[in-house]
Amino acid sequence: MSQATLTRRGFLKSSAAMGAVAALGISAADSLTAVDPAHADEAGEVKIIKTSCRACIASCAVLAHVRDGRVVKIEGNPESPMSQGGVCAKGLAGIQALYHPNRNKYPMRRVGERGTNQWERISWADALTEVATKINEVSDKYGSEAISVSTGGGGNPHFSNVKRFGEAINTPNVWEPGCSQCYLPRMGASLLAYGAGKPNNLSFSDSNGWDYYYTDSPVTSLVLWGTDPSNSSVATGGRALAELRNRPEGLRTVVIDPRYTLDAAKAEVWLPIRPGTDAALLLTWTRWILENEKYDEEFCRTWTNMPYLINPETRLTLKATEAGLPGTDEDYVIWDPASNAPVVVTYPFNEGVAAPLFGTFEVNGMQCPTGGQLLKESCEEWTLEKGAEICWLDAGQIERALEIYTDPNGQSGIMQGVCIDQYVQSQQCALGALNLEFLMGNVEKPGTMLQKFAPAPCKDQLGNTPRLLSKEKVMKRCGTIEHKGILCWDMAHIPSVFKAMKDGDPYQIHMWIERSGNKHVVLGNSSCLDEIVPKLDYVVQCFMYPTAFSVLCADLLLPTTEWLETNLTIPQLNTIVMRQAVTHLFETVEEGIIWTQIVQKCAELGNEHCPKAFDEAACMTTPFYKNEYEKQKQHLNKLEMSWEDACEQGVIQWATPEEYRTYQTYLADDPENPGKPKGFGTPSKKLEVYCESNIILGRTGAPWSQCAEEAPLVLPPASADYEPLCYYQEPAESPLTDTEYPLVLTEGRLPMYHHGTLRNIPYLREIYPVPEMWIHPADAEKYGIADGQWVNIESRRGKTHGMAHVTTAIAKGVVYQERFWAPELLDSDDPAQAYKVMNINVLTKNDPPYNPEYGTYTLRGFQVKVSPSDDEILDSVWVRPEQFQPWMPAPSDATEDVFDYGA
Ligand SMILES: Nc1nc2c(c(=O)[nH]1)N[C@H]1C(S)=C(S)[C@@H](COP(=O)(O)OP(=O)(O)OC[C@H]3O[C@@H](n4cnc5c(=O)[nH]c(N)nc54)[C@H](O)[C@@H]3O)O[C@H]1N2
Ligand SMILES: Nc1nc2c(c(=O)[nH]1)N[C@H]1C(S)=C(S)[C@@H](COP(=O)(O)OP(=O)(O)OC[C@H]3O[C@@H](n4cnc5c(=O)[nH]c(N)nc54)[C@H](O)[C@@H]3O)O[C@H]1N2
Ligand code: SF4
Ligand SMILES: [Mo]
Repeated sequence: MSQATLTRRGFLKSSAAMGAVAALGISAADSLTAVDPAHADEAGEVKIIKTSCRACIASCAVLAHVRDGRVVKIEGNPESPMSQGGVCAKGLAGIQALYHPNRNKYPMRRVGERGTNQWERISWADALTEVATKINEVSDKYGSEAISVSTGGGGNPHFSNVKRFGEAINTPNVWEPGCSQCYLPRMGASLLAYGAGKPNNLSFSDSNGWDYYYTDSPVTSLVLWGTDPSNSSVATGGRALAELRNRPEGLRTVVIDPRYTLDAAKAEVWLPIRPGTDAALLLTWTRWILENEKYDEEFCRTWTNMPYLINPETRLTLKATEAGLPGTDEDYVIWDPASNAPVVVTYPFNEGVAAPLFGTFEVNGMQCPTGGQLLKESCEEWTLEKGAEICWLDAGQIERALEIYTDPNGQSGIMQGVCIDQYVQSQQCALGALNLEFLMGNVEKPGTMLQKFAPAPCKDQLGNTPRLLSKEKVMKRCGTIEHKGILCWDMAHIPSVFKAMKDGDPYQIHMWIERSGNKHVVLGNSSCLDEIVPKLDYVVQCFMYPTAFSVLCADLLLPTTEWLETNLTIPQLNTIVMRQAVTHLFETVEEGIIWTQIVQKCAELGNEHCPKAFDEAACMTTPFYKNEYEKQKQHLNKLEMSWEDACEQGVIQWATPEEYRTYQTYLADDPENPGKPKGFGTPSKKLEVYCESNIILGRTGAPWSQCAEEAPLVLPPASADYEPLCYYQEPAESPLTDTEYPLVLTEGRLPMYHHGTLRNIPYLREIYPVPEMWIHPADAEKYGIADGQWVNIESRRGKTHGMAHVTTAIAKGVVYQERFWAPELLDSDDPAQAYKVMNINVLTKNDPPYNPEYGTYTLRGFQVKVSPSDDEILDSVWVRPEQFQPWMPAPSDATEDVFDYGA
């Protein structure tokens, strides 16, 4: 179905369908059309309140128009440096989300069986007592690790609060569905290879690539490697890219994406890569750059560890002591061709020594290759032809792309999207792409992706994790020993948590507190919840409206605030963007307050599990949210500004763009080592092309393992070394060998939805009512599928549906569909269909193999088969505009906040 088939006129003409809908049992509240004239009669003045949107991760500054306490209009705030007045459909949908008739309005306790959708309203006092009592009981009986806490990823600003809550109740089993599958692999690789201390990484759709938000950036070309900012960061990254292209000098782009996306349509070269094979293409690029000597030799010699010798026995950089040279076991060694002998590195570099980047040299009886030599060997087999064959590409097109990226007369950069975080090679792809940038010297120059611009004088998240869990608890975190990369965010490994829930291995998890949306829509192989949840004694969900997870899994629902009801400070380039509560409805509560209140209640009821140090830091007995909120104000006070003044201003410039854009910070004088440059935040202060930090991570947990008793905490090694260089591994389910499930499935963002959210917003569902399944005409013909027809999509894990979009905009052999669900089926006889009927996450794969470092499972690049569908259930899915009428905004007056925020 084309997005254009349903029109606004179609929607407005059809407001008479309400009777039919009420019969389905869905609340048919008054519509806007009925309410607005009345409001208009007594219309008060319109007040414009400056705030920022949270319908996706971009936090665009917006202006909320409020009349008689009711939000009547949202528009972009031009003062925002990233969105510059832009706002997207999701942001505009904020009004329909806020006034949705089916919001979670009050705490609700389940009364029927799970899945029967029967609830009773209870007071907040009772709800908090119930949760806290359960936490204390489960902790006393089974140990506090038997409680699992999850949140929504997708840039959740309360991420740290949730971790802190976990620490307060003393459980290490906190997790979210992004993390190993989103951002952490790219960020982790960057922290290891580029260095700690808030450098940015290659993830543009997560608001990195700071230089590109300024049209005077000297960038001339960009590689969009599996990212589609025009869909995934509509008002920010997508807008910025459009403006870069629009400059007189333009912008050349290469897009590496199995789909012909909005950004591919503007590209000079489109490489429709086979999903899951990015590491092969990265190795092909690396080999071509080395072979054609396109790399920046001087930069590689002075600022990367390519010339450093590697000890073949330890696999780590050779140290002076191992080389039999004077020096310590912290001194690195290079080869001096003039004296034909190894020499100890004198930081930053040995004047006059042209240390070779490649080669293997005998030192102290060992054959020691350089880091560069090992890089070269890692990509030796990856000729253009081999890359083209494995990735289903054309060798000539790959070379054209490389010529753009390496053009000596331009400045390029790589933006790497979330797709590489969503299969087993997550860390490998991130390291591979960083290495391309390091080789080209694309580091902290004007116009490069990698930058370390001046940090904002405010924190970007409420609350920090004190990291006060005991060693015993850290060791009990599910999956932590094998996948040490997730220590970076103190998170547990989802499949390992689920194994504990389902099989009691290594111990039984009994309770689950979940704060986000519809876990069935965002987790790999989410039907596994059907088997898991019956094993749990008690499940709490905090969210804004009911989802499949609420109906099928939850025992208690806690109503949370919509973004128009919340407060936050958000650093954005050279500004701080404010979010302030514009109104407040029903008994909804900001999640930070909920976490605090539960912890306090636990303490009141005699919880004896709070880590001692946490308790001593008074984190348990004082509302930490309030404290953090106060601290935020302090940060603002540094700017000599009150919270109220800051809100009034909305977007606060704390530096001019010139002061903010600090290039080449590694060359700045190191205050701790005067006269020497600061270098990068790695142990060697050099960029780790040969990423030995990754090996050390797998063997010990450093630099991320920590506990109350020990920092660093040395953990037992993973079952195999993590590899220091990118390598290619064919996906576990591969079209090269799979005859039963012949097509590769992948996903990518839709501009009108954020993850599992907003499928209950009438205007958005009108634009895009059901998920399109993109399929190439050749494949459509082969499997008998016509455009606009419902299709069965099946994998080894299950079956779902999509609506065929037959198009040459997708590579042959590949199908595409984004996550979806049908809130309209929650009240039906089979509410599980709400998540099953058209959700590709019943097909995705959460069993091994996993990425070694982060335990990433496979969301993209696995095998499916397709066939035409006439399944009856599809008739119950809403597709016509008038069907969404019952979800139109309901009238409601603003209410008092339930708790004192201390604001
Ligand atoms: N098959 C497949 N699966 C995927 C992906 C994919 O591409 N394909 N993408 C993965 C990725 S990248 C991610 S990040 C995850 C997302 O997975 P989740 O984060 O679990 O997704 P949601 O909960 O639907 O979306 C984020 C939530 O943030 C809520 N929200 C808004 N403001 C706040 C707030 O202040 N606090 C909190 N706690 N929540 C808030 C929104 O309402 C929403 O529920 O899904 C992953 N799953
Ligand atoms: N509208 C909207 N915006 C969002 C979100 C949302 O849910 N909705 N989520 C936010 C979050 S949490 C994230 S992580 C970002 C993600 O934003 P992006 O990084 O831009 O990610 P996607 O659009 O999911 O995927 C990018 C592209 O990868 C392509 N692709 C699929 N498989 C492969 C593959 O194997 N290799 C390559 N090279 N490409 C592949 C897809 O076709 C897609 O066009 O978006 C954020 N913005
Ligand atoms: S891109 Fe859209 S949804 Fe995301 S913050 Fe901006 S306006 Fe809101
Ligand atoms: Mo994400």
